[in-house]
This record gives sequence, structure tokens and C-alpha cells, in this order.
Amino acid sequence: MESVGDSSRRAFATPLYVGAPMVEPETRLRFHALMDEAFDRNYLTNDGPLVQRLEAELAELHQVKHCALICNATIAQIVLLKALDLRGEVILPAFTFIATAHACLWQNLTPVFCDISPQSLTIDVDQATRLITPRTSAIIGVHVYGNMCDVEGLETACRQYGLKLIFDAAHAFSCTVGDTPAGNFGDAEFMSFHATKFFGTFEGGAIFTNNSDLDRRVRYVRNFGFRGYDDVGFLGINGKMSEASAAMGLASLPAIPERIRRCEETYMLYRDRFSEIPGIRVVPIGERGRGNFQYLVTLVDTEEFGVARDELYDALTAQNIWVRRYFYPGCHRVDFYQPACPDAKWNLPVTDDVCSRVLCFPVNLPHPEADVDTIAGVVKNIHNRAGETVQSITRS
Ligand code: T4K
Repeated sequence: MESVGDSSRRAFATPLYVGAPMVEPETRLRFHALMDEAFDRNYLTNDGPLVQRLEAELAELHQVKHCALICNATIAQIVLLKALDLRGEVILPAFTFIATAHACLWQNLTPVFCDISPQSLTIDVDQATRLITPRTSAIIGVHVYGNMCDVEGLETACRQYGLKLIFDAAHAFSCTVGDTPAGNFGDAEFMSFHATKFFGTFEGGAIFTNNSDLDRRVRYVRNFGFRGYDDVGFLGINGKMSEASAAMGLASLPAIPERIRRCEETYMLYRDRFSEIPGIRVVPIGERGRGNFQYLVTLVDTEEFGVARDELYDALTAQNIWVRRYFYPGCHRVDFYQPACPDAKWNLPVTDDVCSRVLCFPVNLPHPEADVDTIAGVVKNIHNRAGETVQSITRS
């Protein structure tokens, strides 16, 4: 693409990012105070008091028996797969961040990619059930964008075929099915507390479960397999969370209700403004319960909108609106997975359609109403000028 011209002509002088961390001034103050405590104690990692405090608070918040904090969600998934001692194939949606698939390969499991439902964009339970073979050991659902899976349908299928059920709840902090919070479904669920997430601890993650035996094994695997001093009973890894990350989590907790309120308000603003633009559909959030609205996801209909998703992407980025195509192109389209799954016959029409149309917009905005108005104005202008080249739109 040609140069986009000088920054004074952009809609925003500084970039607006999807996933811009949410760190309020009070959160910073609380973080510094907690770090002072940690330095005074001179205890900085290895299941420290801040980690233990955050585990207790998160278990209570999600009404789950156990929460084990981990250094990030990718390692959390690897730890969990190891603790469950899974073998053979696992069924998971191709529409997810690549980490969900990578973690399976790290455990020598064969990922079998499944399509998604066009409404919730979560795993299609009927197709997942059809993909079960004697080699299948588990199904992994992904609560994508905080939209919860059909947990009941998946629990029924897994019970019937004797499979483990895991949820990638990376996006599902404080989301619910009905009134039941994420963390309570299947055998276990893992979350991401990456800085870009709604609840961020720089890097971080957690495994939630109501199964005490599984929690015990998770804790061994997280800590090199140690069952006690000098007693290694498992092949483990270093998956521990540091006190600095736990301090960030504890400092952030009081801000959660206000973050949800702000994100939902921003979601409503986008939904309202985009409803006037043909060909831009905002994906509903929280249809099965409560969402956290940390992602604002749209599907672009090229015919109605007049401009293809990727041209819209280029035009918005040129205006400093750094939209993202989460999760284009889908795990099944990543070259890397072709040799890994030579027998797979990909037939994932909904995934392919969504991957070709999805566009996520920034949610953590400095001035929600004014910024959404400006963003919607830019999108509308691109629609109105659909006949012109992207280069000429980005330059004006
Ligand atoms: N499962 C699912 C469904 C996931 O979405 C993820 C991660 C995982 C599992 C694995 O969780 P972790 O192992 O990461 O805990 C970002 C995040 O790094 C990743 O955590 C997240 N999902 C994914 C959806 O987004 P990238 O490769 O897109 O990151 P990057 O560097 O392009 O940054 C994303 C945006 O955030 C950019 O627009 C810039 C902005 N940003 C980023 C950082 C780090 C900021 O404004 N400030 C920052 O400090 O993966």
C-alpha cells in the first residue's frame, strides 16, 4: 500500500489499539503498595503470599473450589493437558488464537479442528460429536470473545463418550452461563491474564477446577513436578506466577466492576453507531449469560458495505485505528498444521467465512462516546466512498 500521508490528517493523532491494557491511576497506586510489601518481605516468586491471596480471591469471585495461577495461559493449557495425562486426538475449534492448538502439539496430542456455530462463534457441538473417534481423549471448547460455549451440549457428549472436557476461557474472566461463572464447567478451564486482557497481570493465567485431585496434580506439574522438597513425582515445568504479576492482579480486582461497565457502555455505543452503516454487523456478546465486553467484534459483508474487510482494515489502520482480524486465518489454515495433521480434511465453512469477515475494534478508549463517533464516522466515510481506491481514501 502507498504511504498514508502525514499524521496530522489522521482521525486520531495517537494509535488506538485493540487490547490496550486497562490500568487506572488507583490500580497503579495499589500495585506499587503491594510491590513494596513484596520487596519488604523479600519473597518474590514460588507460590508467594500474593499469589496465594490472588488464587483465593479469584476462586471466590468465580465460585470455584480451586484456582491455580500460572505464568501465562499457553503454559496453563500445557500444564493442564499434562496433569490430565491426555493421549491421541483432541477436538477443538479452528477459530481460536493459535496458542490453543500449539499447546496440544507441545503435549504430542493431535489437534482435530472443528467448525463453529454462526451465532456464538463457539465450537459446533454436533460437528464435534461427529469428529469423535476411538483415538479422541478430549474436547476443548473456547469461550471466544467471552461468548460462552454450549457447555451443556459438550458436557453431555463428553459424558456419553468418556472424554475429558476442557475450556479455553482466555477471554472469559467473570463471564457466566446463566448465573454460573466461567471456571465451573467441564473438568477444568484456563484463563489468560495477558496485559491485553480485561484482567491483566502483565503475563499470567490460571487453571480453575472443582476437582481437588486434578488441582493437586496441576500444582505439581506447575512446579517442576515437585510433590515436596527433593521429591519429584511428575514430569513438570516451570509454570509459576511471580509476586509482581499477582500484585498486578490484586491491584486490578477492585476495578473490575467499573471496567465491565465501561466496556459494556462502549459496546452499546458501537452497536448503536454501526447499526446505521450497511454491511457492518456487531457480534452479540453474552447471549448465554453475562459477558465482559472486552472485545468489540464485527463481521463485514463486502457486498453490502462496498469495500472488502482487508481494504477496510488498511484504511482504518491508516487513520490510527488499529483494528485486528482475530482469529484470521484460523488454525486449520496455518501451514504449520498441514504436516501436523496430514489426514485432516478441512471442511469448516463457518470458520472460513467468519475468518474472512471478522474485524475487532478498540474498546479501551480515552473518550468512549467521542471516539466511537469518530471511528463510526471514518467507517461510514469509507462506505460512502466505496467506489474509490483504498489509497485515495487513506490519504484523505
Ligand atoms: N487462548 C486464546 C483464545 C487467546 O486469545 C490467547 C491469547 C491464549 C489462549 C493464550 O494466552 P497467553 O498465553 O497469551 O496468556 C495478543 C495477546 O498477546 C494474547 O494473549 C491474546 N490471546 C491475543 C488475542 O492477543 P497478539 O499477537 O495479537 O499481540 P500483539 O503484540 O499484537 O498485541 C495486541 C494488541 O495489543 C496490539 O494492538 C497492541 C496492543 N498492546 C499490546 C501490549 C502487549 C498494547 O496496547 N499494550 C501492550 O502492553 O496476541
